[in-house]
Amino acid sequence: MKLNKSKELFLEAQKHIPGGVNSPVRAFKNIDGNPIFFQAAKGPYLTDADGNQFIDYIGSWGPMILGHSNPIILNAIKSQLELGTSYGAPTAIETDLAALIKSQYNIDKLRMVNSGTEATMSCIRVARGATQRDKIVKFTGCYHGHVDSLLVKAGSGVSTFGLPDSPGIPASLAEHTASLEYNNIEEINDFMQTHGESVAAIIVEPIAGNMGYIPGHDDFLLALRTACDKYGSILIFDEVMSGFRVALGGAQQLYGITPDLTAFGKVIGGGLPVGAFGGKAELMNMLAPEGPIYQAGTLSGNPLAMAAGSALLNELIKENPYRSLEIMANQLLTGMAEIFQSKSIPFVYGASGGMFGFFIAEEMPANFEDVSKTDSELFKRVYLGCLEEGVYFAPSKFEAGFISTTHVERVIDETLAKVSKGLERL
Ligand code: HOZ
Repeated sequence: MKLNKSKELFLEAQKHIPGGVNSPVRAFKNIDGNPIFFQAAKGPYLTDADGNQFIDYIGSWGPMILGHSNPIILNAIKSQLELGTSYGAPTAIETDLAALIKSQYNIDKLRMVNSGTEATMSCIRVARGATQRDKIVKFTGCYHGHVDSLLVKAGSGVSTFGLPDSPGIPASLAEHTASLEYNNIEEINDFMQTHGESVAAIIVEPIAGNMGYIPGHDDFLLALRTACDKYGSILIFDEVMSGFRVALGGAQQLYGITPDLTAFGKVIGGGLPVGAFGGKAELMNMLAPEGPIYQAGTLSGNPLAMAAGSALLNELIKENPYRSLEIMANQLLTGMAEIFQSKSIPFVYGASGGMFGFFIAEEMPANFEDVSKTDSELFKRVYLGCLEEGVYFAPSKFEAGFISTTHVERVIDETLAKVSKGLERL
């Protein structure tokens, strides 16, 4: 496959943008590849600057549940476009999107922001403000955006590039964050027994998607709820990727656990930059102007983003496509397992609704440590083989995969044929 234009564009980008990318996971540095520069997308396909076509299993890291350039979402954006792009003032459509989210979640009030990072950052502030405590508990390998307090032993690009503790975060701030092992009940219970009274919040990705795809164990997530109830700490579910992705009601619906606060992100924006956070009224009412905790944003609730998000959520609520998404994800993954097996390459996988993951491993990892031990070199070779054939998986073993309703049987078969050819290259 020729990537001449992408290579040229990358060289040019590096002159103007650090590392040539606006978010590190796009850089392909860890897999010794050249990032692909795209120019168009439709359904399950991406077209790059050289005209190559790829079957996309990233889906903009979650939002493209109905595939790229879905006409319902495009039309909603076009209609709003005619009416203006930003007013910096309230609109009815913000309330519409909030009500749509609330219809599926046990949430009293929500506030719109512009990204998942802003959502988790704001949840932390509310939790600290409400409890008058500083300490935050997170789990190693979970990534909650690039918030200072949460960029401690984080997953996603941070682990992909081996930067567990980023410079620029004051030690005096990081010392308030404890990072414990994911899915380890004993560790969280021991920690809370000693420090529970000073813990403002426990934040977790109930289905982790930033150390590959690792679902939280039922009893682990229940232990978090119990510990928060016992010590008066706030339980925050980061559903930036899992919200409206694994089920209409997100991971909290699948596990039957209600957090105190939930962070949403890109998925609820249908491809435009959006985030939101919400939860119990007694917590959310502490936000200004109702209460003293300050949080704000000129573009928060931006009408274009609200239009796109509402169009997507309305469609998802109407169609409830999660069972069929999971069936198609499993069809892809069982097919891949057979191909990998024929090459004597270990392969394990899992899927919830439209979110999935696979590892080159004998057993499904349960935490960051397990993922770290999997073969990065083999992942790289497998990845580049598949990419060369036109399959665009996430370029790191520390990332999850996403499937859309446009990944129909024909597209899955096409993918499997390409994966098979990609593995021949090994
Ligand atoms: N962290 C997300 C993926 N795990 C979003 C991708 C990004 O950081 O650019």
